[in-house]
Amino acid sequence: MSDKTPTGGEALHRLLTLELARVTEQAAIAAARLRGRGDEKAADQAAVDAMRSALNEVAISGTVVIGEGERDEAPMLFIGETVGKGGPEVDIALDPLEGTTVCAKNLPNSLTVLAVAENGSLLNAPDVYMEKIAVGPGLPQDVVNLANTPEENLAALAKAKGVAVADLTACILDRPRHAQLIAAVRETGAAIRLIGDGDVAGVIHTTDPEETGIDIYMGIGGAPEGVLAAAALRCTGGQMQGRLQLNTNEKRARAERMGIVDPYKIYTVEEMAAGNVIFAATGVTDGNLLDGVRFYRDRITTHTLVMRSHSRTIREVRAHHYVGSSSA
Ligand code: VTB
Repeated sequence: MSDKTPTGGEALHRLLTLELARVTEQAAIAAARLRGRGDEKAADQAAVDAMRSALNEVAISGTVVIGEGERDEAPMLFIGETVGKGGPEVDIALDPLEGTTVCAKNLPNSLTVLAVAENGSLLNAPDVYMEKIAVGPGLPQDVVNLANTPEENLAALAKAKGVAVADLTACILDRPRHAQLIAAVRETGAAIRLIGDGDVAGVIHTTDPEETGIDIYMGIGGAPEGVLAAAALRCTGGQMQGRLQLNTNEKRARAERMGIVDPYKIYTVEEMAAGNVIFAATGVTDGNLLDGVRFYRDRITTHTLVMRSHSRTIREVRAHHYVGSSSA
């Protein structure tokens, strides 16, 4: 047996790759039927239902660690829910519809997202905000750092890339809380791509700046989305840091109950997603990296990214689902 022969969990993970793509495909098709209708809740619910029933067909014993919310606020895919029809014990992080508002408006970059990881290897993040910074692969370690100012980070990134700061584009969520950050970035001369929603896609976009035009992701989004983005970066390379925004006693207590001792800790990618990870995402609406679902007379097409951290294999799956076939 060569050293490269996958063993135990690794081999199982490999077999799961296509299974997980099927799950995000099903959720994307369900959400896409409701895109552009102005009804975020309906699109989200359709994605949740489809993802849950597809997940329950997969041969895993999965525990949702990043999901739709706490058990009392989310009836399905809540944190702690077990999914799958039995098999290896794995942790699951999911967002059945990342970018509900952009989906409801049929704007770019809404995705269905799923990450499966070895038991106990994903940060159990509370549903609070997280400050994030991310850049793509091939740059010096710690070229950017949340402890530095936006000006310092952009200057360091430009230097490492051998370009002027004005040649950089930062992706930032369009929120009032980012007024200062946006002003500071504009002051440096860098361009900003403001997004309405969907910072998992925003972070992933930094991994392929030539394709997406995005060099750096900055700002405050959801902590669960931060863990999902970290799982993706484990497979693509690239750097990210996250710092939970635990600005009330209640949030600090909640985080403590989830095992977080230092409320100010800056997490690296590996600290948010350790161990072997498989990450899958299917486009719901058209985006920079993934096309959205298309409906035709006799078939539906989907575009999925499915990646494995162990081998760093990145697959793009374009699937044609014939309408009328028993499993799309
Ligand atoms: C982001 C974004 C999500 O939440 O994490 C954002 O990626 C942060 O929260 O798509 P606010 O909307 O409160 O700013 C989402 O928009 C999902 O709600």
